[in-house]
Amino acid sequence: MESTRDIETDGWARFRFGTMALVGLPNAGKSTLMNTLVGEKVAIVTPRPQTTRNRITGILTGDHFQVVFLDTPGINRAGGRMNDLLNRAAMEGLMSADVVILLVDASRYAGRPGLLHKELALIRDRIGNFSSVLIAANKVDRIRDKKNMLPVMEELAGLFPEREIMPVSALTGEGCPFLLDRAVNLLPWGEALYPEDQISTLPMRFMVAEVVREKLFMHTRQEVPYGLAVEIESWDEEENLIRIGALVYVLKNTHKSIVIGKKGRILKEVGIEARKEIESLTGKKVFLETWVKVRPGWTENQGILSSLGLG
Ligand SMILES: Nc1nc2c(ncn2[C@@H]2O[C@H](COP(=O)(O)OP(=O)(O)O)[C@@H](O)[C@H]2O)c(=O)[nH]1
Ligand SMILES: [Mg+2]
Repeated sequence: MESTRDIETDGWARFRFGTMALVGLPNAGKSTLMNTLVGEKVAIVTPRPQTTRNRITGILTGDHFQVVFLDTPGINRAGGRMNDLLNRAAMEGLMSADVVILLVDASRYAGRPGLLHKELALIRDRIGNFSSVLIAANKVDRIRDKKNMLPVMEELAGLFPEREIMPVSALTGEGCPFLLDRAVNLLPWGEALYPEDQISTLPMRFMVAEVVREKLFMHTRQEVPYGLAVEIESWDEEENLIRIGALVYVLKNTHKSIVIGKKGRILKEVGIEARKEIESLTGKKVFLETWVKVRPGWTENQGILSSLGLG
């Protein structure tokens, strides 16, 4: 993604470095925006809320800046230990960031701007103390009649009187270069911390587990996807080949048969789709094996949550 330089008076562009937290309700488009800005798929995206469980990072290096994006799980009000951890991860992402980008699904409020206040009051209070906040009114591509945008922008302006509000589409990229530009200008001066071709601070193993989880998410329905977890059990790297063993946790026996599918069809498809993406992520040929294991109550089990990097 291109961005204009900000040139100092002596003609030299100084370098900026910092972190930006992407926050917002589940499904607002945070992971999509991060992928669009980074230019690689570093975070998995599905049409379901609560796909993102951990703090995912993406790194973008420009000619005069480097930014580490923190893609946080959405802030939500449902109970349970897992949700507590998700909310905490979201808050921690916020606390440590230099810039906060609040994403709002503008298309959700196009016909009913009044709902905005109700749904965003909690987030507004949480980011109230931060100085560098930008608001991105996302999914404008879904709003055919642009005059429906106006009430949403007005409502947002009322909710966030001091903040800059920008219409964007994380999916098409519309408005994203401008948003990035404004956000980069809020970063502190500093030096790059990561090599310029690095796209995440997370280990490749983790990203691979996420790809497998995304494919499982896309092939399952109802409560099944929320009870899924993927752990990389083995990783053997040869010169041009990586052999990966992935373990899929499910909550119940019935979920296990759903995930495996008739004659193993679902798991096979998941494996094929995941392998293609992992090959493109790692740049190597991949041999991927998956197993499914029933672990009742893993979403409430501190040991398993920890081993998955949650809490
Ligand atoms: N039409 C449209 N869909 C979007 C846009 N941004 C995200 N989405 C979709 O919204 C859903 C949730 O996106 P995701 O990035 O996972 O949201 P998150 O929960 O905030 O991380 C996915 O189906 C995305 O493809 C956008 O700008 N336009
Ligand atoms: Mg997400």
